[in-house]
Amino acid sequence: MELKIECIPTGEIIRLANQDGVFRCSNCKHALGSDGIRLTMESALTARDRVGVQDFVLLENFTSEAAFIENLRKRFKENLIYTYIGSVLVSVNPYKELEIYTKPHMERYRGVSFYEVSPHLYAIADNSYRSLRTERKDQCILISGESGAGKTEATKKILQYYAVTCPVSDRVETIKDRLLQSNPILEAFGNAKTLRNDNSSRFGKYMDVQFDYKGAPVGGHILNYLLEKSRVVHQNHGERNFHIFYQLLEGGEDDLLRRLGLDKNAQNYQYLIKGQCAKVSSINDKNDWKVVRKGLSVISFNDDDVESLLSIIASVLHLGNVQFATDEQGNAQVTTENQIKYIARLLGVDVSVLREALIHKKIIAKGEELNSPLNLEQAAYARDALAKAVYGRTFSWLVNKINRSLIYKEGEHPGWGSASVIGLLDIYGFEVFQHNSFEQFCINYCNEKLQQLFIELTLKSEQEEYEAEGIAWEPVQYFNNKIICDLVEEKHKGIISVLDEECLRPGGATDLTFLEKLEETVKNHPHFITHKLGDQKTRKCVGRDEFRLLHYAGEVNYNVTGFLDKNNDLLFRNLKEAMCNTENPIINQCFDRTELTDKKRPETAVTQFKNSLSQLMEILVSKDPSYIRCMKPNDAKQAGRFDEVLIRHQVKYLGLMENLRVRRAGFAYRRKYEIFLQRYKSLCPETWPNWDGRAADGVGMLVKCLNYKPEEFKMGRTKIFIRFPKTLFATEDALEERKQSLATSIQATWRGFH
Ligand code: AOV
Ligand code: MG
Repeated sequence: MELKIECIPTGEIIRLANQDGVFRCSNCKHALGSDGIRLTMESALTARDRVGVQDFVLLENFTSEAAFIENLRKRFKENLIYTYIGSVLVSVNPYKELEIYTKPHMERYRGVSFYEVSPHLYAIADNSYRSLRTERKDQCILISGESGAGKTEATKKILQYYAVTCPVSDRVETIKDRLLQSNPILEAFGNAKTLRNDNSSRFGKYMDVQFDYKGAPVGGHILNYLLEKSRVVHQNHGERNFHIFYQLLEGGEDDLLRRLGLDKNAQNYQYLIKGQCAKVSSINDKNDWKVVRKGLSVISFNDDDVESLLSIIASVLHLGNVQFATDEQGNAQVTTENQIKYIARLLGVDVSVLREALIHKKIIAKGEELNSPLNLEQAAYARDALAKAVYGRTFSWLVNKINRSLIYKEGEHPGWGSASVIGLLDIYGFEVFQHNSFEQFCINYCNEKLQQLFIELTLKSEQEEYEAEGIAWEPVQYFNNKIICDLVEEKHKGIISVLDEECLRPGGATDLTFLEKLEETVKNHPHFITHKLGDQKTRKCVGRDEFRLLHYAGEVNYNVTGFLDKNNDLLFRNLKEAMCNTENPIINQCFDRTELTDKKRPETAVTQFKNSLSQLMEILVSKDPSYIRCMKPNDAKQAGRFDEVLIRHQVKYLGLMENLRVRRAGFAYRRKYEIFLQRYKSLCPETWPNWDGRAADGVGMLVKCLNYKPEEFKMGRTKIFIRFPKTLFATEDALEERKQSLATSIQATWRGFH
């Protein structure tokens, strides 16, 4: 026997089950007494006090940051990691497995209105899904937060939710599997251990999940953004290369490793030892390898494909071990012939072509080809550039391959029509290290853009709702980070323009001249500081080869060393030629001959990134967005630790207080007339048990009964807007009293069953 009753502290409709003779609220775990159901007012209030409010708009003291953080802390202690600000979900990484992602949990959120259940990723996922179904409008879920805050985990859980709860058919089963399996594969090749996160995404990912008219997932498409290729050849102390390298060495069968010329010891590979931490306690490379291998077969990799792919991974490891010495003329010569042989075989190129290409640079002058020898430093540069290019292009190839396996063919099944989509955005989060370079600059710029979108859309949609409902509203002041986006990307004046100009300038351009140009162009921008520019105190904290940006999320010093090289992303011509003549089918698709004849200079890395981000923004604004704001509770990746200083910082820069104020500026609480009436109709004799007229009129009657003062609420076109939480609390309390009397009668009924 099971009864449903509302749990006052969290406002959920809960099930009460008789467990060992004790009735417990499945939500706040409060024991309700063995002799029946008695949710007393006192216990309800104590529970509310203990677990905080599930929507920040209900906070009495909503302007107080301390109250906001206290609410987060209370909930975090109770393992309630999700809280709303209106329809925005705030999440705090628990750093431990919680039993809240099970199938029964998924079922609880399916088709249920947002506010009837406690805050959860699933509520957001389900809400987007329902909007997609009912309004036929494409949706997107934007997940943001700093590195390690839980974005990737959230994305995966949402995908699982769709996989479990959406309708199925045979074809859908395959697609669902492929959608799910794409994750471990892309994580293996695109994620790595950093100081901030043991499984840090080193590329940006936007994934469209396509649904047919029945609401079944029928296809998908992934866009990837700027992979951090430099990690292939170098890792900072305490960090690793991409997971796949370690997975292959740990998990690869002896036979396979022999064919690839590899041994199991990561210490033997130069590209794996820079960070001095090949082993990470939280990572099981051997198991992950199995998952990846299975995943590859699900996305229709045959044995040959797998062999070609792993040959490339192995060739990168061998490349790292290629060494050079100088001859009498000071020219570089390869000293590790064995490695070259392996690489040539694995990449399917001629040994001598490869060897020569690594130590020469082909220049075409006046129509004539000149092969000029490289010195030691240049040869090492060419080797690393090849490793990065091969790995980076293979990654993009992999994304394409996955996309091909997810293609939704319109018209393949009659009557399907065109698919509607839910887009999931999971990018690399804002990050600050001791040493920040070009990669952090790009990653943090990307986060600025996303924050900008959040600001524009949350404010805009709020404003639009008031307008649509015919309600006057007062705008709220907030920090608009557009000024920082402009500083980075503005034409001719922004950092990207200056960087590109220096990259194109013939002769004499260096990282330091870039910095000088930057100082000249940007001058006294309030968010830009160098050791020469900015106020006395801050200036001192910026090195001579650095510039500091005051990002929305914090201050970051960027060291300019390597900016020009990384932005140029140059691969010498003869290495390109060698790769164009490959017999490895994947490399073959990665290097196109037109690159050799194309006179046009390829776009710089940062400009490509800027353009792809601007396309991404266009995609996102064309859809209905939902937001998940992830936070990190401590820097030690530890469960149960709530570092208040760190949390306060994130609350500040994520603009959560402003978000809340905007949400509250007019009205803390709003509900469709039908829903409001359904919930509170028992409080008014005119509307109880049923109201036959228009819902709006019923609500009008109800609020009269409840003695709402005119300043406390407004009636919109389809919704009632309530200004203060206390009005709502009073109504909730009245409902509770009413339930008390109801409970007494339920109790009597219950006894009747025994
Ligand atoms: P990120 O995606 O936001 O960082 P992740 O999603 O990779 O962060 O989360 C980091 C780690 O935190 C995970 O590997 C888990 O151990 C843990 N974690 C996150 N969310 C949960 C959860 N809901 N339940 C349990 N553990 C969780 V980055 O990609 O670095 O920006 O670039
Ligand atoms: Mg991530």
